[in-house]
Amino acid sequence: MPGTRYMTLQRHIIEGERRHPEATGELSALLSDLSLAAKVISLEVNKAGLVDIVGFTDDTNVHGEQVKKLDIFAHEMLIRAMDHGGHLCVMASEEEENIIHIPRKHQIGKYVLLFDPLDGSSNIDANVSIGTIFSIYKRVSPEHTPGTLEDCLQKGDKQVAAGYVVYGSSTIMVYTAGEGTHGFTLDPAFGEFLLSHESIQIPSQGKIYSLNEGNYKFWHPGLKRYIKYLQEDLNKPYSARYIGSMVADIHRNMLYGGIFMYPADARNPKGKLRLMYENNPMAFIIEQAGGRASDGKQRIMEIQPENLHERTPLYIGSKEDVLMVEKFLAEAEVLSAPG
Ligand code: AHM
Ligand code: MG
Repeated sequence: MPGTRYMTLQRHIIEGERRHPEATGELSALLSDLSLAAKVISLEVNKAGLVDIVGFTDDTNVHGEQVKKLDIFAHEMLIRAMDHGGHLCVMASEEEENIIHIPRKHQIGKYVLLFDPLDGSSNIDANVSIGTIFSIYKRVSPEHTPGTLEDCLQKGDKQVAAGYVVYGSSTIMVYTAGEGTHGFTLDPAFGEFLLSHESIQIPSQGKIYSLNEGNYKFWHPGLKRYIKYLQEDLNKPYSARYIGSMVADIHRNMLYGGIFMYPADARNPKGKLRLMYENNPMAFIIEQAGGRASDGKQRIMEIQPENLHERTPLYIGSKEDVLMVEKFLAEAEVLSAPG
């Protein structure tokens, strides 16, 4: 095809870093290590349905190796891929209660990595898209010492890079290092991520809303009114689309325009999704694509985290849509305020 330019993820990252003469190349190395882990996880995800056919039994496969649950496999794979590069001082994973230290035998670096190894993993058996999410910060503790909890508990605004990988009809890695949001599709023939979505811009207003409507009766009155507004008050009602896999839901909405919500409700006053592993990285990616992410009251990335696994409500997507739901929530608060 005339004019086609193959831009690998690797080259894109390096070119981005070249624009910053002060950069040491460490962030590039970190992102490429992550893309390698993503390729291995993608291979394993694609094999998931074969487990019952090719003779895997209980916990042992035909080679006598332990068969791990895919989310545990992804968690361990990421640690193995990332702990020896010399760029990290500490990690944290949605799958592990405490921070993950870099083994003593490896060099300690200046970056901090938080990740959700396999989000939406309850969808695996139904062949529905799932994803990996990651978030990178610079350490705040002194260099050359082991990283600390404090390094992990930084506001989302301090992220230096974030990304996700969707394992869907193809495998796509989307990342931002603070200069726009870019998407790369894994070419299974080359085993390379190739630039497929440069400088993604989410439409300022969408036509899709995504949330678990089964929870309707537990919702805030403002959210109930907002959803009725989308369904009944507009000339052209919004379409409802909910996969139940946030990476896939947000990826689709980012391309087509729309809003994804995981609200607080009467049963879960902080919602379900985790600030450090899910909401902050997705917020950074969406904001870099021109969108907005809030907990209904304030920007996600301005929330000061207090613990590793804390949850916050999430409203994320096209700017105008997120502003609109915030307005409905605020108005309902005023109406229900005493006096
Ligand atoms: P997980 O981290 O246990 O996989 O849960 C997160 C997932 C999100 O991907 C998805 O948006 C949400 O849970 C769906 O939850 P629900 O089934 O309550 O709608
Ligand atoms: Mg998750």
